[in-house]
Amino acid sequence: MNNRYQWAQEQYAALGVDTEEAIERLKKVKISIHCWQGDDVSGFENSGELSGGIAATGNYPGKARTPQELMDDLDQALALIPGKHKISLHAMYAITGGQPVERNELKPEHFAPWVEYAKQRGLGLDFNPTYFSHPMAKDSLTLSSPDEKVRRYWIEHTKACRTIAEYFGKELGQTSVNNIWIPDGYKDIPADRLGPRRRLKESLDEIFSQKLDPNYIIDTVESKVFGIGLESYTVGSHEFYMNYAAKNGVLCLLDNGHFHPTEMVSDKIPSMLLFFDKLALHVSRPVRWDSDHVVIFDDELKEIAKEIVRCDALDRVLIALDYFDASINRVAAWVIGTRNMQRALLYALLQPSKKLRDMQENGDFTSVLALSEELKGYPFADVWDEFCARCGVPQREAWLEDVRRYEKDVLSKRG
Ligand code: RNT
Ligand code: ZN
Repeated sequence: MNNRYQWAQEQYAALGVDTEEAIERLKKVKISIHCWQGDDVSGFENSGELSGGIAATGNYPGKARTPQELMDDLDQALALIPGKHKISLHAMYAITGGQPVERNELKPEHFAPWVEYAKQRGLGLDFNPTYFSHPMAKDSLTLSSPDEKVRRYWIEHTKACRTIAEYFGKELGQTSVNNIWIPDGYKDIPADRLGPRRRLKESLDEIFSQKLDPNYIIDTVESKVFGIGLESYTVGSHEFYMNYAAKNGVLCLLDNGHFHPTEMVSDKIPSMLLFFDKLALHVSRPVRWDSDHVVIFDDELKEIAKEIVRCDALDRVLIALDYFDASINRVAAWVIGTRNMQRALLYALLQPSKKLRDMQENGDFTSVLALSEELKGYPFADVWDEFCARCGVPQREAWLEDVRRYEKDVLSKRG
């Protein structure tokens, strides 16, 4: 324990905040780290272009091209991230030994090496069916397609994926989140907004008619407001999924890039928690649009973290990351975003939440504003450094040296 930490501990104690408790609570929080930052959402199918209205821009050298490379890169990132976490996989990361396997025929065995990887490291696994970068995603329509063959294909794919997520849950002894996000939408104003949504509803009804053990799998549905080339209409809108989830016992997943720019996910968290047992998040950073920039320690991230903590919902909000920046070192991108998510949670855990709430209840908004602003100058960074030290990872920017070494020794040698 260093002097700076002891001094910080005293400062927070004077506010009634226990830094030791904050550190212990943060240690238990698992972040679901998205594998797709490692290869610009390419996957292992050699499918060519990324489709579905999402885009990874940049061509920083050294992206992972094989399962082994992706696992190695994840290992390097995990070594610099405090705590034990989960890895979020997409179906396109199946390991099929060079044999092409149709997505509607994917089986647990195609993910056995990932399970082995996770087991050896004590990690959990989450899952996502992949409805993009595939010829059957005809005209960017999948579960809502008017073409019955297409719709069937994606229903079968989703069923296959739920079985795989259930297998993750069983094998790893940690519930696996299976998140459905489809790209379906239209570039221009549709003539029929109802039909596609009715078809999506019917597809989901069929998918969820198969009951799986909630100890192993949690189903989530991710809404969106627009995609590139799909600007005018999104079938799976927020209203659609929020109502669907509420009536069908599945959970919503809110991606903070998927709302209008002045609409904040932080504000939605308490409302969702009043009506749902759990809530899932894709924490991202939209810059003017759903750009999926690396998560930074900005106001909205802090606000999201504060809501999770104030609602006493660290075990009810399933935090996953979702961004993909191909213009910087991809291992660094993982480390920066994940550490920032944890940093924001620590910042929130160090707030005198009860004191602030009492002030609000008493109508003392002057004190709420004054204290909230002064808290920004409290020595929370010293508590963060202590947390990193106790978790055995480098403090401050020292981690970047490791990434640079890895870049020189490994990444720069990739063709
Ligand atoms: C797309 C969604 C979705 C994807 C990943 C790759 O807008 O956010 O979650 O980013 O599934
Ligand atoms: Zn997302």
